[in-house]
Amino acid sequence: MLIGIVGPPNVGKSTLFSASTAAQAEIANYPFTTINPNQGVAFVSTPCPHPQLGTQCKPRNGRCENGVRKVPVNIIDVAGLVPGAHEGKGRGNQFLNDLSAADALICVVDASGGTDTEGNPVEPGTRDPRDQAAFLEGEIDHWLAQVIQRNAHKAKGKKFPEFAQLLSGLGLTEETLRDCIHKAGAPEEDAWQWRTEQALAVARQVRAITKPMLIAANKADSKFAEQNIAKLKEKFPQHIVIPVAADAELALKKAAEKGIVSYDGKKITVLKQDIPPQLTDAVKRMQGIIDKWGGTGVRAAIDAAVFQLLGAIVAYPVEDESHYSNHFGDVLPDAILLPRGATALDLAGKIHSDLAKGFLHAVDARTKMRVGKDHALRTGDVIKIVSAK
Ligand SMILES: Nc1nc2c(ncn2[C@@H]2O[C@H](COP(=O)(O)OP(=O)(O)OP(=O)(O)O)[C@@H](O)[C@H]2O)c(=O)[nH]1
Ligand SMILES: [Mg+2]
Repeated sequence: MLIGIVGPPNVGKSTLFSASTAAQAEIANYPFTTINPNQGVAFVSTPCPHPQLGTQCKPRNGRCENGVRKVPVNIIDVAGLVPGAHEGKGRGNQFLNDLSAADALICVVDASGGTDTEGNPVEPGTRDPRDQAAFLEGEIDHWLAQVIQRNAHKAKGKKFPEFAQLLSGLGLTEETLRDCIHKAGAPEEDAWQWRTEQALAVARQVRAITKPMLIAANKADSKFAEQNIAKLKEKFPQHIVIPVAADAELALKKAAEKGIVSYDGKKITVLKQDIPPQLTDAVKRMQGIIDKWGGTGVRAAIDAAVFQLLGAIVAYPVEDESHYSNHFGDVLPDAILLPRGATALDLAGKIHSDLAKGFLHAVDARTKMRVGKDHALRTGDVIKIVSAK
């Protein structure tokens, strides 16, 4: 599963990326600091089954903090988009190809109103982040329309399944592509002859299905953020809008790594004595932001992308259903993220293709009941796969 971070230049995309991964992306107060994409692993939070099962987990991927399981998810941060990027403005939009495989997008905007449309820093409160969110969707649609048209030309004279196959990198199946084309009112045959408006209409449908998005209203620490966030929520009722203070999350991550503070997402505790007064002030200010918004919003944005936009499921494969462990005796070693509607067979395929090929049945370790390959999984399921291979 891959989450993409997009937005205009200089709004804090790389700050959000660095705050949520072990990677340290370049961050600076000018546009196009990022040119090549940054890729890393972030973690989403879900209740770990171990307390309910009366045992103690030993995670191999991710970790468990006080019964909250941190599950890895891939995340990518790309260059900034400007209005007209599809016509080559700014850095253009070809770099969005890096987002083809993204399952969901976090669209970052500057809620302080302190960045112009080209990404230059301006007086806070003088720009409207609603304009940023509005043009982003349009630019993404144009990029998708270009990808679709490019492949329609490649598939000229070929049958529909071959055209669909060329677009499978976007996360489209033949059936969903057909559905998008019908909804857009475009003809299914000879897609290479579509007019730009037809390709755009198809792209809009494709975006809605393959690139669901939420808005991360960053710089929520600023004085103008509150009113701007209210405006964003009003203008985009169809999107989740999350206030984010990426800067604060990044500062806290670094301070925690140095052992200066401990921080659980809600409460900052200073661990060192005799810290300079500026640091005490900074901690107070950051705790104030967290109390106001219920967190810095960085973790909330990634959690919402994975669980709300994608409806992802977290399942725990085990080899020994009595002890909920693998063959080394490690309890609940792996937490696996699966897409909405995933089945026992999907889980098997995620572990190893051979396990899926030889799939005989699975066992729900909580109930000890045997389940078939089509059994729909739910978050928290602990599953043993029985396979002939
Ligand atoms: N006030 C405030 N500033 C922030 C916050 N997050 C990031 N910034 C600042 O915004 C500026 C741009 O941050 P980046 O993370 O480089 O932004 P970007 O969107 O990746 O920029 P490009 O790569 O140039 O597109 C930097 O000066 C950051 O310190 C925040 O939560 N609050
Ligand atoms: Mg950047």
